Amino acid sequence: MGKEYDVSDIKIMEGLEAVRMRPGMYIGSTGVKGLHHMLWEIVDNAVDEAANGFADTVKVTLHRDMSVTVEDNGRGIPVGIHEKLGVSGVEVVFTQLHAGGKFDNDSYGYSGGLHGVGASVVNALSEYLEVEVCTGGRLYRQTFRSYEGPDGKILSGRPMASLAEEGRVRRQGTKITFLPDKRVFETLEMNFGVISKRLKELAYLNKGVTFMLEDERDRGNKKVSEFRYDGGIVDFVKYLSDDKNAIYAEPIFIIGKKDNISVEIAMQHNDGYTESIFSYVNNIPTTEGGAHETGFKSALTKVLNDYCRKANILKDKDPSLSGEDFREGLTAVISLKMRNVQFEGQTKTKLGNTEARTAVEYILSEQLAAYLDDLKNGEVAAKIADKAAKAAKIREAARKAKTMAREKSKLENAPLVGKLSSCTGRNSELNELFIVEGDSAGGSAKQGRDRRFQAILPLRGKPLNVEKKRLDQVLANEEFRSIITAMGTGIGEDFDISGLKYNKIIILSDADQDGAHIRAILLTFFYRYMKELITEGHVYIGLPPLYKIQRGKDVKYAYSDVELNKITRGIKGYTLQRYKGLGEMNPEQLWETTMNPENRSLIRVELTDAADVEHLVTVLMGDKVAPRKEYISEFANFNKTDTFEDKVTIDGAER
Ligand code: TSJ
Repeated sequence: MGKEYDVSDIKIMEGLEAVRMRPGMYIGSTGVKGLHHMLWEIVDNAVDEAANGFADTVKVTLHRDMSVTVEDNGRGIPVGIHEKLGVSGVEVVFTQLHAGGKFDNDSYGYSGGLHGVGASVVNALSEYLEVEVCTGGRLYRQTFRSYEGPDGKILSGRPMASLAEEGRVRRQGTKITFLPDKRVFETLEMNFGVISKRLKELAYLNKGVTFMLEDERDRGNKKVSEFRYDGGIVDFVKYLSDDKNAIYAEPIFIIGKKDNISVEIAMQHNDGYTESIFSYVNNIPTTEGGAHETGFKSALTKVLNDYCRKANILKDKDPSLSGEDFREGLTAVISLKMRNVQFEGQTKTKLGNTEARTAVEYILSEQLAAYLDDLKNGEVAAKIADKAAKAAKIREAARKAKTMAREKSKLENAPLVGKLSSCTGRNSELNELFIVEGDSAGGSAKQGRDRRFQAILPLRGKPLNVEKKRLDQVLANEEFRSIITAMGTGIGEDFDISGLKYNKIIILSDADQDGAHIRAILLTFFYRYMKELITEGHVYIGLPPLYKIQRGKDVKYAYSDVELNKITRGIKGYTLQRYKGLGEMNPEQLWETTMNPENRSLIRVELTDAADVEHLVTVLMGDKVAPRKEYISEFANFNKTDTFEDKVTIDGAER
């Protein structure tokens, strides 16, 4: 099989085989995340071509045999013979480790991103990979394959032949089809929703480029999606705040380049209180922020304060407004394109390059000042300044309220903690806090628990919907005060995870609409005021059973309809009880089914996509009615909170 190779070729191939030995080192994992990583690696290359203005369409197709096609209508990967290596550019791209889809020359302004491990890695981990390049009026094709050699070892990503010219075409572009190797990956099932979401994000970040997705896997039910935003990140900001009340109609858009760093910013204020900044570098989300966000904030504060003074909104004797005041109700998207990106932080999603701060500061200062001075923007400028001035007043009032609340909670500490049934153990690594809907379920939980490590906090009625409230109002709410006190971490800016008294915070609510609403409110609260609790993996959702199936002394519980069918299939003469709420279970049953770490199932709440969660949190919890209705009808199971979570079963059986 394959063609003849000399010694230098064998060296190349050993590189690909090294990838197979340690796939995780190159693509993170061999699970479903790693599988998608393969796709992003290829998509990134097509997006680069589009971002540099050589292509306007990127299409992904998921095939029935689990292979995937990615195509663009760009210039085509170079087909000429590489001077040093003596093979075509195409073959270099797919066999040379680190050469990637990008070359070391300067044909690209920016080279790839975080993914950036190169197309050769995808080839090495694929059963086969086929390249079709249309360029200069000709079609070229080459196929690579991973197969078992004579000694039983797997030879990875070997070319079946050199690049072949196959005739004339009018179109141009690159088309890659690959089948991830089932000997490497735990699953070959890519997720339509995940891919669609990312392509949508890429469409916002790459104005005017059409992204298409076709899913042929379900016979007779082809799914497609297509995204193109001619407004780019301006459209992104509108989308992120489509359920909020903007205080001026059009987002402010700023674009510029300094020291070879391209900066685009879109921003808009709404009448709410939350600040939502989403930043990207080379299309990669920088969830932890970094230099560019720092630059954005400092320039915004400075320019707006200058404006307030010039416009006499701030008198000479007045102190400057704070950055937070100017960012209240602000939705912003910052997108940078630059070279030599350095990622830092816990999850490597924080931009480290200090020159990015300078570039953003410079571009924003200059252009925002010009925008504000432009007479036709006078109304917008006044609205921003006015909102910030109000925010400052409220913030001062809130500060006082907070001090008062602190004092008050010191005084009232006893009754607050009184609601909490704490555990006897003092090891916060082991301890669990159950936040339970309703006093009666709370009572059962108190009696049923293992008091050595399980604490119970019952909630009376529905907690305050935090999305519509400011911090001082949240602090005035007794339910939340008791949660905050129990947690031991403080809240908002004062949040300090080292004070956390429990390793697991478990939300236990009824399996009905009300329960789902309460759960959503609590998750929103954690997301807004204790985000680290979620990102550090401390927040869980408890799963109570839906049914009890009893036959004589034999009792079984079902947590879903599927499970119920499984259990009752073929058995006769059983009694079935459908639980309408946690309160219907006695303490022993609650312990057995929902609290005992041996039997229970928990869902860990994760932040998969901050932009999406942000949108969802405001859509579901915000005060505009129309978008919420739309969302509910679009996703019938909206209240299952599954956009907050990966379905991970932490302990107990897989369900
Ligand atoms: F990842 C990949 F390599 F497999 C891949 C590359 C996958 C896909 C879907 C597209 C691409 C790709 C690469 N599309 N377009 C390009 N362009 C180039 O590689 C290219 C073309 C021309 C020139 C030039 O300087 O003339 C330079 C480059 C890098």
